[in-house]
Parts: sequence; C-alpha cells; structure tokens
Amino acid sequence: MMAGAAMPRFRLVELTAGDPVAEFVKDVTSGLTAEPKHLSCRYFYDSEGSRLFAAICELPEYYLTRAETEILERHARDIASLFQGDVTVIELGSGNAVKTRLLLEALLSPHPTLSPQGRGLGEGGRRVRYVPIDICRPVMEESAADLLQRFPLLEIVAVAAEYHEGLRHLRSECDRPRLILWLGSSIGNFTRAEATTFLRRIQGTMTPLDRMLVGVDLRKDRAALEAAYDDAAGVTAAFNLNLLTRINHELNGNFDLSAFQHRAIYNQDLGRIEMYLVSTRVQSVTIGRIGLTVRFAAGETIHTENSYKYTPAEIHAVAAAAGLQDQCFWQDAAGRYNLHLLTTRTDSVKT
Ligand code: AVI
Repeated sequence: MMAGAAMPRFRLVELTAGDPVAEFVKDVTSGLTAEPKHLSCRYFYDSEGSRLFAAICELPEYYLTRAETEILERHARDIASLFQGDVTVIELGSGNAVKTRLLLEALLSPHPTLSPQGRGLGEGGRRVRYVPIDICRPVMEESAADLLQRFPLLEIVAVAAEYHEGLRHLRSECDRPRLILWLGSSIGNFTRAEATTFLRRIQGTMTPLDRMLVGVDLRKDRAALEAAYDDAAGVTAAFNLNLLTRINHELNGNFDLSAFQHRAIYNQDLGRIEMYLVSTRVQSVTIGRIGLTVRFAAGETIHTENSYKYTPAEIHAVAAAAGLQDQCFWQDAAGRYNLHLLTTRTDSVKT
C-alpha cells in the first residue's frame, strides 16, 4: 500500500527500549504504593486513550487545538518560506497529525523563491520528508497512509518510539535542514525543569539552519482552564478513567470504575492543571498480574496528570535555559495560546 518499488515513500522504524509490559508493571506498582498515589500520564495513550484524546481535541471547552490550528492556518506559509530547499519535518508525539497537514501543504506548495532546478520535485520545488515520532503505532500508520495519499511526493519515515528514544533518531535525520514540531501543548505535560532538559537535548542536535516550533498554552483564568479539563460531555473523565480500564485489561486488575471520579483543578501557584482520579468510597483493588492489593480511603486520590501553563516570560526563560531563542512567535486572536519558532542561540554551547 505505502511502498513504491525503487524508492519507498514509507518506512517504519521501531525503537523500543526494554519491555513495555515490565515497565508498565513497575510504574503501576510504584505509583499505587506511593503516598500520595500517582500514575504516569504516558499510559493514557493505548488505542482507546488515543481515540478519546482525539475526541477531546474537538470539544468546545478544549480550546487548545483550535487555537493552535488557527495560528497554523494563518502562518504556515510564513514558516514554510523560511526554508529555501529540501526539508525534513520531525514531529514529536504526532498523534493523528491533523495540524501538521497545514505545514506540509505549505512546504509542498509553490512559493516565490522556487528555483528552476526545483521543478520535477515537490510542487514547491523541494523534497519534504516527514518523520512522525509517536508511541501509538496504529494511529501513526493510519495518519501516514492518509498523508501519503494527499501528498504524492511526500516521503515518510515513521518512528514508533517514546520521546526519549525518538531523540536518538533525531541525530540520524541530519542530511537537510529540519523543522522540529512539538505541538499541542505537549510541553505542558513536563515540569518546567524537565521541559528545559528535554529542549536542551533537542538543541544539542540542532544546526543553525534547523528550527523548532513549540505550541504553548498560556496561563489564564481558572474557569476557562478547569472547563477545558473537565468538559460537560465527560470525555476527559472517560480519558482519565481509561487508565484504570487499561490496568484491568492488561494487568488483570479489578478496579470498579463507578467508584472513581475524575477531578481537574488549576493550581495557580504552580501554573498547572492537575488531574486526579478520586476514590468515592473505602475500597480495595487487586491487580492480579502484580499480586498487589491497593487500599483506598474515601476521597483518596490518584494523581494522573499535570498540564503546565506558561506566561510568555516563562517560556522565554525555559527556551533560553535550553540554549534556544525565539525567531518569532504568534498568538491566536483570543490570546490563549502561543506558537514559538525557536532557533539555536548563536552563543550557546553544544552539549
Ligand atoms: C497531550 N496533552 C498536551 C494534553 C493536555 O492538554 O495536557 C492531554 C490532556 N489531558 C486532558 N486533556 C487533554
């Protein structure tokens, strides 16, 4: 379906570090025996979790996706025009890559600086390689099939990996200027210190011709933020509770989902939304595969996610600490969300 004989337009690279089940067992064990209890948000994204996350992105309360799409619709051509020739677009945590289409379209469409030698390549006179990096392989394969059909000259190297392993692959994609995408406010699921370290690792792979595009949700009033993470239709609640379903299915757990409630609160001091699952009664849960019994008091919580929000000054500080600086940044019309185009600082030391 996806490969031409001589020059395959689609390749899949799988980078799995260790045994994913053993890692899930280890994290569930340590998280549910900790005080207070916690589970990592990276386990949200099985196929049901990815489907629910795509539904969240369509919700009226979850403005983040629409705000970012609005900015990309307005500025994708400006971003594309910064690249003169062939380009590799690398996307961290690509999901269904809907917004990426706007950038690929702009990169592949004719632009004023088109050189005569460019004809016969992409319509825009350049070759474009798209490298999505995501843990959810089926979603990535589905979106790759769609993109290959839409863009007959696009080449795709899909990397099935966690971010951290995906970074190893970043170093090997170095034959042309790169546009590295970290969209969807994914930076928000890292602490500010983790975000700095992660950006620093990416910066360490960047040449002066590379650019990084980062989507950042801004601090705002509590009501708008809490509604975005606790929607009226209950989709975010289902997304959060799916973590327990996953433990039931994969680790032979017996969580009674009706005895847990979703909670999202904005911690203004730390500038983050915190998501919890709250036990509505005293109960014991057994996780057969681990041989673990977990006791819950009424009202006891499992902390499942943080989603950090930024002021422009905070994002500049994190970028600067990572050796990056703004080439420019854009905001949606309602002033809720920023998209930053970062370059490596000329004075920064490579690590
Ligand atoms: C993927 N991530 C950026 C989303 C966020 O906004 O933190 C995940 C999410 N959690 C609840 N709603 C959406």
